[in-house]
Amino acid sequence: MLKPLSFNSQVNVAAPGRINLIGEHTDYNHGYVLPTAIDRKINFSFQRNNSQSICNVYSKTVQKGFSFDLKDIEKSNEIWENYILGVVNEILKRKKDLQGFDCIIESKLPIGAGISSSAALECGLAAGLNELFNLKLTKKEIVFLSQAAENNFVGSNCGIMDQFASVMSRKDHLILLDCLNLEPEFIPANFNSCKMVLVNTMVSHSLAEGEYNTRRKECEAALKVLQSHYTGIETLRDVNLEMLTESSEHLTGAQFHRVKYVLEENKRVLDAAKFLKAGQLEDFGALMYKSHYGLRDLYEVSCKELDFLVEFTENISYIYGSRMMGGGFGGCTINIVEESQIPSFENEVKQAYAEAFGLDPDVIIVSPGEGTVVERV
Ligand code: GAF
Repeated sequence: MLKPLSFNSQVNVAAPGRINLIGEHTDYNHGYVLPTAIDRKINFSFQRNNSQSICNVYSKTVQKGFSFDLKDIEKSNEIWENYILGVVNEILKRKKDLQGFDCIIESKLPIGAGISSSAALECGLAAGLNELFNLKLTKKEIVFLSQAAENNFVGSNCGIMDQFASVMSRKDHLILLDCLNLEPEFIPANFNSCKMVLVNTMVSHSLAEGEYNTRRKECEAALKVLQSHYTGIETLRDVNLEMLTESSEHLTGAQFHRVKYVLEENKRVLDAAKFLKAGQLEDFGALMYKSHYGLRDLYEVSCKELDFLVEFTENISYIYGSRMMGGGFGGCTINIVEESQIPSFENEVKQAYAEAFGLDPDVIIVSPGEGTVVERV
């Protein structure tokens, strides 16, 4: 096993995790999402090590490191190593100028909380190697190759939202992202006297990965059925509720429910963006709850711990909205909470959750932060 590394850094990178206010499981369905990076990051230091192809990576967080040869990239049994290897693999497909490097990683992101430490790891590594070897990758290329690393190497069929938010975000803004053409609109994250608060269920049900890929397949299969009945349908964005209802006898129950959720969620995202711009926080929050109920009942990616946390907030007057965030089956909820009331919320939710599940949930206040930052030393 590789010993801890120590060197004078030539390139430093800070790559953030992300949150998503609304628009879940819509990115890979060519819909809308409303994410942003947060003020918690993974830090990287890089140096060229004068070798042609030997690379050394050490994580201070897990206190483990590994070495690999650029000429021979193979899958590892350690999941975190595959994010690194996958990114290097995708860079090598596009650029030939990569040589040996050393990299130290230190994460300030809670793992498994659903704030996409994986996208931060991929994008931070790609951005750092881009600078270290002057690869001239654009920010969008870094986003795409990081997603490709996850799809092709790690084996998770994720959409584009997490990588896009980790790289492209602007401080104090949310991104209204149209995942069909990848055109972002940056909206000031104006939550008046409220803050965004994550509550971590501290569970991550093993279903997550398999069910995620299944949801994707269900939506793709439903799209094919709809395409066989209507002309001019390229994505689910071209489908409306009438078409869906008319085609219901040709769809499985699950396919019908998944698509219904996607159509409704896309509308919610656009409405939520309007409410945010108009300062209508109560209306915005009401859509967050509806999003959660859709994910629970139609898309079926919630779990009892997430449902408990959302339902716990339903009658609290100082909480405007709450929903599960990310892929589901664990991770955290995102809540819009009056700042002055956060300490009492924290006490109450910790007590109730401990009584229900015997677990102590992390309560994390987050602010919308800048996307990946690269600095040549
Ligand atoms: C995960 C994926 F990585 C995203 O692409 C997105 O689909 C999300 O789940 C659900 O909205 O974070």
